[in-house]
Amino acid sequence: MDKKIFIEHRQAFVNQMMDKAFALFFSGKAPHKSADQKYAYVPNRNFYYLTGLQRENFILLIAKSKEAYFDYLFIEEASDYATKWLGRRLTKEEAADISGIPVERIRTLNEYAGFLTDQILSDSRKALMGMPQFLYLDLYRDGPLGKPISLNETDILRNHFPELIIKNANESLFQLRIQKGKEERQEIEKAIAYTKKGIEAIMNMTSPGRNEHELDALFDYTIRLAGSEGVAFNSIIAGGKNATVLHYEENNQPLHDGDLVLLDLGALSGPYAGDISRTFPVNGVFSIRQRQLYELVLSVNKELIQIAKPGMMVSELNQIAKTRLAEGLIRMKLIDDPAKIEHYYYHSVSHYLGLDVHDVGTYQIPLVPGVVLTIEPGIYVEEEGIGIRIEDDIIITENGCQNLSEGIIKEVDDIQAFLSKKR
Ligand SMILES: [Mn+2]
Repeated sequence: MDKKIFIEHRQAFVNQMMDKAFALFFSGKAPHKSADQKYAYVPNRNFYYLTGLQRENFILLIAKSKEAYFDYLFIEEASDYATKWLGRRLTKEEAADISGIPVERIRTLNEYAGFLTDQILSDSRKALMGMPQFLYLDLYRDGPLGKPISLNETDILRNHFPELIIKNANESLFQLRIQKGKEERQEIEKAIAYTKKGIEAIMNMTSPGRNEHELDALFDYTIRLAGSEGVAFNSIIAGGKNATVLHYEENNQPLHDGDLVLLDLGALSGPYAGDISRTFPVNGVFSIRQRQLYELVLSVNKELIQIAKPGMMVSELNQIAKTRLAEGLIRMKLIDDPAKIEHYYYHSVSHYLGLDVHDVGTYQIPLVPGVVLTIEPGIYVEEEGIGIRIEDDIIITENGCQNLSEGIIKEVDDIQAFLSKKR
């Protein structure tokens, strides 16, 4: 994405900062795996949103006073040693070009501590502005008792300056991230296009006797070959009864003639995620029963996409999904009381989508244009070995919504026609 996007993102964040404040964002580190091995590095999403950079160990500093704001970036030094052992480091010029932070404000990490004490946490003439009162940090927790990483990173600083008032940067960032700009939307569309390729490759390969893991591997292969960085989350490839386990990730069982297979997967484009679910018959043809249940889920998927618009709450979409699915199951005599729908449908119908697959932000506000969310009704009848979910990714527009994944087939006839013609 163009650097002007990240300049806009920083400006939008600064607009919500108090005066006499500074903010610190850390790009993160790859987590330790075992011995000298690490897991793949995943850039901190807020850091990416503000800089466009996907590099370990970087620090973004934004200082704001009444008069102005300053953004500084601290990056790893591009030394011969680092290049030989760890790969080429980003130069200051390259970091400036990606983030839009002026190159004269890009420093190396060994300058960070001195810069903080001399130019930020100081009233001296060298200081950028007066002594700050507030420090904004990404206080994201990875669990109810998880300690935000940014607190570890600023332990010494906060001990030495206990008068600094800590503010949660996520309050405004999560708000900003809910609404996607044009370029962000395009990234998500690219992620969905990769996902579509992967799904079609899977549909071409599926037949009785194939194993879920083969389809899993084919999805990875297809999207990466197409240019995606990889999967946005662990793919769910669930044949038959496995599809009634909501977060089934084993993906290691054979597919059986007469079963359905449920796919819930998504490719990345840059750090942006797609998230699509499709369900289709392993042997190419829906049974009458499968088709009956499938058509019900599909009708709810389509109705919700029809009605989603600004002003609606996600909870309303949920309620409508539940009501419609219950009505359908009552007609089929699977249940006799709408409350019993919980037995066959037990997840939420939507979540935000963006830099995170379950993207950040509160659901206590109405939808507004630019919000990207999933529409994913499902029905899971364990006793019949049938699990169905049909998930599309939509963007809220001025007076409705647009289905970003409408190019991925989901009508029964289209699916059967596709499967009958497969290579
Ligand atoms: Mn989803």
